[in-house]
Amino acid sequence: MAAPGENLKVNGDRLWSSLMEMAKIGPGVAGGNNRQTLTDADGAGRHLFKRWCDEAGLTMGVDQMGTMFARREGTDPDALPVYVGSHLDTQPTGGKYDGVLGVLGGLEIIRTLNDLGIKTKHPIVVTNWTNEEGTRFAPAMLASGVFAGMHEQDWAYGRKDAEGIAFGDELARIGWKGDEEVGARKMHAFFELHIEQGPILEAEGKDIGVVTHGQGLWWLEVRLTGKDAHTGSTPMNMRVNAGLGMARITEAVHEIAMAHQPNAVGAVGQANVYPNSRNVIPGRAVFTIDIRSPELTKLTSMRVQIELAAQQIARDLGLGIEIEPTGHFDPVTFDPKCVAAVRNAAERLGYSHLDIVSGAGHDACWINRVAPTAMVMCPCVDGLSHNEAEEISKEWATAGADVLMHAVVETAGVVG
Ligand code: HGY
Ligand code: MN
Ligand code: MN
Repeated sequence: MAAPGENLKVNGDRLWSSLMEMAKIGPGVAGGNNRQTLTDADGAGRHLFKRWCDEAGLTMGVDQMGTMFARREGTDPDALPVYVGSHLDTQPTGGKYDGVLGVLGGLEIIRTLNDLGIKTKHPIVVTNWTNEEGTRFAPAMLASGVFAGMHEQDWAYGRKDAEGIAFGDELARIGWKGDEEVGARKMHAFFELHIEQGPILEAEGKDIGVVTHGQGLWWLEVRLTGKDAHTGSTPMNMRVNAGLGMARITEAVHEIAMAHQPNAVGAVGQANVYPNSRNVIPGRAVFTIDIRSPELTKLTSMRVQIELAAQQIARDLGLGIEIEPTGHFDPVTFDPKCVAAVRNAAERLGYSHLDIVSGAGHDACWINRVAPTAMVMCPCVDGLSHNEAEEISKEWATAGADVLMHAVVETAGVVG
């Protein structure tokens, strides 16, 4: 089938105003968003997205993990749909565009095709994956992981947040526990538009990232056990300080990541000491190590070295230690045909573009295991994300959505 004409463009103003409308739901304290998964704010964002899908004439399905699938019919009802989407949940100090651009960019494709009366052979389904961020309920990309057969649904339902509330209970509480079997839907292809969340595209002056690969990741939760004691009257040689252990392991993570350059990263993002009182030596520390690399050998080597270093630090300080993997996926190679559709779309539309490896994890990383998948990226200001100051331009959003639309419509096949 013919590729869409280069004059097929989205309505950037409409996309931008929808982004700003969605950003009003679950506002942060510094201009970004705090719309964490399965909170009332997430529920409100879901209702707004559903209203917009209803207005665009889409049929909404919801699966048992709460993922939303909004379907536009194709001329061939038996053809497997082309899926397009991302996530509406945010970090606690998240930006307005991480995930949201991919969902509303998908909706903008539908709105544009409706405006122009364009039909496609394959149906198109706009998707909002539940709990991509993994910040409230670990791991990240939880619903897409169940969909791809990487996690059992009952295990996912049992994941608990910091207050001990279970995922399955919260999903039911906000009223978005659907009846569809997770993973029953079969896809012709999946495309995801996402901000880069890194500095490369902006620094290179490129409009579009053609994502060929995604980094692999380990999340390792470390639980250290020492002894609560008085910070004033306890002699230094009698202390069993879990906080000190956490500090030394955090430093070791950084050093080991630096020793695996280039293309390796490591940090501790979530860290808690107990009882967290000013004048008590922490008897417990619980924290999560996040390490990533596009090279499997480096990812594995970092994990091995970090676990050895952590065990040694615990021995040196007399601490008990438990290390539990709470998130993992190997480096991802996206589907060459879908990647070519993205690259050709950028060429056809005259947008500058660069092949890039995704530093962040995305639902596309799991869906790539069950359907031909590719991603489109747009730059973000200073490469900043997972920060309320996350910013993009309307031009970048529009270019990304144009390329996404061409890749999706070309894959779905224009009819008439
Ligand atoms: O952790 C990630 O890479 C994604 O932003 N959830
Ligand atoms: Mn995201
Ligand atoms: Mn994110």
